[in-house]
Amino acid sequence: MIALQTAATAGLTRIGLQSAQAVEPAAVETAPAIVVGSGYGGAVAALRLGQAGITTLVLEMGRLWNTPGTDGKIFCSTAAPDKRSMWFKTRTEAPLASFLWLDVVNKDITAYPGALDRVHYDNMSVYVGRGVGGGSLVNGGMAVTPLQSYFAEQFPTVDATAMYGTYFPRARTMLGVNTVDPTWFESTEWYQFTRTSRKAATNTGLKTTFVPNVYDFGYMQQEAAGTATKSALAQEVIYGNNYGKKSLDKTYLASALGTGKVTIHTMEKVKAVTRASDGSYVLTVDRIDDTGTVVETKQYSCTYLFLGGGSLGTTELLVRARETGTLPALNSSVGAGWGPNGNTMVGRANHIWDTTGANQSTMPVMGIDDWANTDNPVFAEIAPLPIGFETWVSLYLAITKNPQRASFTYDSASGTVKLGWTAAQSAVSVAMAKKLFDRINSANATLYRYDLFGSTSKVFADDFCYHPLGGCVLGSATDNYGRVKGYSKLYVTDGSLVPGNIGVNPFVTITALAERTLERVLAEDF
Ligand code: FAE
Repeated sequence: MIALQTAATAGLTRIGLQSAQAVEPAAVETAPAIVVGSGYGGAVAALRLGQAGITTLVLEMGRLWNTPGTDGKIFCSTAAPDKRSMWFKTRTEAPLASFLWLDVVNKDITAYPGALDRVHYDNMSVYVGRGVGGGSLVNGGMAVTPLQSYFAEQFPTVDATAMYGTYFPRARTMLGVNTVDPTWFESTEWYQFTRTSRKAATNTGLKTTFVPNVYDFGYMQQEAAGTATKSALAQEVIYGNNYGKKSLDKTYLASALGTGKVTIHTMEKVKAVTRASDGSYVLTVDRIDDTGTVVETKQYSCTYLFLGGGSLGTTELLVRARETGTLPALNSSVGAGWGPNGNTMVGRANHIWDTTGANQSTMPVMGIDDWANTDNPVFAEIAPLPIGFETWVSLYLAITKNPQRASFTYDSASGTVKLGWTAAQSAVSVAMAKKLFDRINSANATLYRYDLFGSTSKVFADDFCYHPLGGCVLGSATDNYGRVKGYSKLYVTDGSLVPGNIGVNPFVTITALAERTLERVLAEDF
């Protein structure tokens, strides 16, 4: 266990807690408020509760990433993954499984509580971040605000004017969103891959758009100039960035600890939630060590419980609570409305003269925006393939408007949940992505790459996603502000509120919705 004392003290060196106080609150077993998880939804809850003067305990199953390994680095790169890369795996499970059909991407590693997890369900596996900061530790930093019209379509009961006037701007400011300097972008070798993809899109008559990011582009320019230690320009991303990225441990969570009211316990996984007769919530929590062994099972109690375990974590906890009878009044919408944000990954082979560059920044800065095409709405992020040599590959993460949704069900034999997503549901995303990329290939006389996703002929990676959304959808499993139906003082603040699809990369939306929830709940429920 790393209690706040350790976390914040260590954080003073690593995460520069500008506003941290010297005196830390005592560790608590009973807290007025507990937050499960320290990703976007959890971090917003922790900060706003702390600022309101409410003593708050955050329980996070992953590590605090603040201790350098023998190489002097906290995180490992995608080029040289080691035990720090993945959550208790003995071999890495990178999204790109092969290159030229060769099994050269993944490496054997020692099982360890690494930063990136790949959670396997029958027809879909889901990438999630583990550690203080959740997904912010491992993601591509793309900080995209959805189209207001699509947000309104997905959240008809939410006041979109307030979201776009107040909560989205608040989230962007807090997250440290910035944009690449367009002049530098046009000239640097590090974004040649993006310019080549843009050219192919433009030849097809498609619109491209710059997307903001939470990676500090000023820092990236220094990396390129050789005056700062490289991170995004050194193949660091899905296993963590050592520099440059404003992950939540540097923003919301640093400020939350700085209130002096927030404690973070790491390596503690919440297993079960029940309600005591006095109305307080009682959590059963496994504390694990670096081998994954449960070294202690603890109980915590609180008056207010905020669930920020992410779409998978929160939904699993609540489905289990309903099905095992510990929170029997949860409604049937708990576990429903899940989708992978239409995620499909695909690679194209460029002509020999359309190079993508050996040097590629790991932070995407542009997308092909064909969302307005009502026949086939797709937003495709232009993704890097930072492997250090010329590949002529243009890689994309397509976000398609796939209307398919799935539910989680409780499996009493294993005590876990199953996800009912089917291969046919993924095929809907693939068909949409294919329509768009067939157009691009046809306009450019180019082909797909068949060698990147493990099997001999797989063009579209339809069996994994980066953007799990839903499971406790706003307005169905909860009220219009994330209050769980059937239970007072129980809240969902994370990606499980988003109904399966938001059309762009989701963390700005998750953060903004959490800001809206916390503002309302603090005003009305405390
Ligand atoms: P999340 O950030 O997943 O945090 C949940 C936290 O709760 C984690 O730290 C868990 O370890 C912890 N947890 C879960 N269950 C428990 C439990 N029972 N007990 C204790 N702790 C628990 O949730 N999104 C973008 O917008 N832009 C991008 O560029 C982007 N790129 C991505 C790239 C990758 C490789 C991945 C994996 C994701 C990417 N995403 C991106 C998605 C984004 O990171 C994700 O939507 C958010 O992190 C979800 O935020 P939540 O607060 O829902």
